[in-house]
Amino acid sequence: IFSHIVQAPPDPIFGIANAYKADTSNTKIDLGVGAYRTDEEKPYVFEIIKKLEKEIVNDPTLNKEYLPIEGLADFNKGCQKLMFGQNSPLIASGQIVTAQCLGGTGALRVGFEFVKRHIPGDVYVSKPTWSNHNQVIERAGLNQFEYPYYEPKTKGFNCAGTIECLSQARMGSIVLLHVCAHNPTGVDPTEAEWLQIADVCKRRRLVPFFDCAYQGFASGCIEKDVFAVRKFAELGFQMIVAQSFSKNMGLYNERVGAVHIVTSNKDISARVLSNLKIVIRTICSNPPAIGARIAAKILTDEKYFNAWVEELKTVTGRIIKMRTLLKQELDNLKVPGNWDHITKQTGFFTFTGLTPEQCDLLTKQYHVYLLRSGRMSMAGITSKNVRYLAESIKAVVQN
Ligand code: PLP
Ligand code: TYF
Repeated sequence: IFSHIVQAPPDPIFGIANAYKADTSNTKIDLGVGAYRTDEEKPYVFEIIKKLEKEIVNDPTLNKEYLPIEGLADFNKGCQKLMFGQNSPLIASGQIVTAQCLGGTGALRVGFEFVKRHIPGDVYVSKPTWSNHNQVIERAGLNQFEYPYYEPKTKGFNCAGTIECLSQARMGSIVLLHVCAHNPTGVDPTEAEWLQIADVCKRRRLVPFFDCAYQGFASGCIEKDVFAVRKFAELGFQMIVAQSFSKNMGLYNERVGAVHIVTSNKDISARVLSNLKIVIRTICSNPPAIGARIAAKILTDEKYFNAWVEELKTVTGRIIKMRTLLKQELDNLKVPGNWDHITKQTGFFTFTGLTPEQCDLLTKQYHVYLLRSGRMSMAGITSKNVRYLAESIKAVVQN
């Protein structure tokens, strides 16, 4: 029955994590998977999360009954406020349909399944994008095209190319947009460029599908980081948003996220929700509770919220510091080339511009693990390994 099945390739990102684990070198550095590490190279659990998790696990009023298909109501309300703003008129008018999902990936999967069933169209994704985007869209049975997002020459955003491409898109197409801290490039549009994207979306009647996996990691301010979503909302767009708390609450394996669908009125929202629930029912039936309960407490209680924001600043601050440090080390070592993009790009990743061959050499000879695209997770850099990393980069660049 199964003998015809051929071996599938490993996930490119998880594959790197496994290769790193198997490496016995004591100078090895993990710059593969986008997961936060402390300056001691350890995974980090937020203090506020530990505290709230304990409270929840010991709360005698809670039980293990199934959650509603669309998830925990308090969590969903909290997600709306964080994404669209405390006083968003769209929340008040009941135009936003929200469902708790299995992390950002679950939100993408549910969102694209909904698209396929109810508003099918071509999907435009940035070139390049997170590899799992392409897979999720393909499995949802939708066609995808690329808009030329990244400009290798400037190591920046190709705004003109993006606008030109989207202005040729078929009316009603879906455009997948990274809200901030673009994965893998670390390159985001400016506020003025977002307005140009909004303009072409209006002209071509494109449906924005925002992916927000790094709120807080770009500017360091959670409000500023969702500028694009709030601006599009203000401009009257109907749209879809996938929201993840894997990185900004460090809840990776708890699978905490949400999908939002913004419609033009409350009645339509009710009908959309009824159909969204069928999508979810057939994928995972209903979501897990603990992570969402923790996040709900943070999102609905000001003192917990403030504690979270402070802790998140420490996390994002360390990543920003590593950018500066790596740039300094490369400059000190007079490594050929211009490395300004390391401090210009934002979020978890730097798109180094290293070639696949240089990346291979970094891994094989220097035990530095990164994606062959040249993407480096800045969270894997520490004050102790940054010098060795810079020396290794120098060696492969001069090879
Ligand atoms: N979207 C992007 C661009 C990501 O980089 C990630 C995580 O790395 C996600 C979505 C969703 O992650 P998760 O499913 O772990 O919440
Ligand atoms: O490093 C990245 O780009 C991510 C990491 O459910 C990741 O692929 C891992 C698991 C997951 C989502 C993202």
